[in-house]
Amino acid sequence: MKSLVIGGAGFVGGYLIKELINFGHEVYATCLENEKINENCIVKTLDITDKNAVSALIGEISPDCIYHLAAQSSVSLSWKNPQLTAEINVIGAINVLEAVKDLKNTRLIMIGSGEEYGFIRENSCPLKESEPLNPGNIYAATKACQEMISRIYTRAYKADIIMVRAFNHSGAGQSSMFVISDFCRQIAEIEKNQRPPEISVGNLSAMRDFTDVRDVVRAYRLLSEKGISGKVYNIGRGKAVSIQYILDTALSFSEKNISVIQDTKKMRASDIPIIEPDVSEIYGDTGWTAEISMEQTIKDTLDYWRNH
Ligand code: A2R
Repeated sequence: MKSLVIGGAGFVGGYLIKELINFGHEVYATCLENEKINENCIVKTLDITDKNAVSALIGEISPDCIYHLAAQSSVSLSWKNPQLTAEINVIGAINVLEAVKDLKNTRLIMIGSGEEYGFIRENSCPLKESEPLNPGNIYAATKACQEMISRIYTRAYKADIIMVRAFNHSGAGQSSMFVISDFCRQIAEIEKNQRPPEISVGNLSAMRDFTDVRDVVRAYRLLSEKGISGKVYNIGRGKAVSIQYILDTALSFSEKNISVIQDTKKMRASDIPIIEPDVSEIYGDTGWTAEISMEQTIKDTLDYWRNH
């Protein structure tokens, strides 16, 4: 099985490449000129906004499956630079779709986000894939757009595409812009006496669904093998927990006496109380379900920051 990971230098990319190599795939992966991929695969340089380069590379490799991870994935940067976000997440995705539309033997796994649901209706959790999308930020809107255009390619060209809405995922190596990594980094810095014994937090009552990145990439591989062409799949644990629970768990792994400080800058005006996906579609079609506990993910992320 020949697999191509587009956007292989990001947080998820390294884990996905490892997963595919472990399952005997011949793996190609792309990164930008200034990035590096440390895994044992064939690395190609690719900017997905370069239409001709995208089609030349996909034509040259002729992969059985493409995992499209490349994105401008920061919500805050999407507010500051919506043009760039749309250029990468929408035009870049169209460049990939154009390159695969006539390939009969290539499956494309198009990675979107649970953020696409946005401002959800009251009592709509767990969110089914049929729930209307109502994105609340530019990043989410571009991902919803990527998905809508992908769906058009499945209908118009019968292209073999699977669309994914991945909910929060975490693990060692994730940027500390994300909550689990943020808490773990602060605790590790306190343990190393690099900051006072105070952890700064935002809204602790919000409930969100978190999955270990190793489980997420296993879901992507299983979708390449068993997913149904043209379908959209939620990927998540299917069980939201409060941010308070994450904080308490992370703190319980430390010997230090740490006080909790609410930071108003970390509070969002319109925090939705609970966001939780229904994951029965992916379970029904592939048998996938999250296996790694939240506690393990938090522990591994804390150990990562202790060693970095
Ligand atoms: O922004 P950078 O320099 O970190 O590079 C990111 C890369 N990327 C691009 N690749 C090719 N052509 C471009 N024009 C371009 N712009 C950005 O895609 C980064 O190396 C990779 C995406 O990785 P992360 O930002 O770490 O996202 P993560 O957590 O691996 O998520 C994978 C996918 C994304 O589509 C998310 O939107 C979705 O899962 O949730």
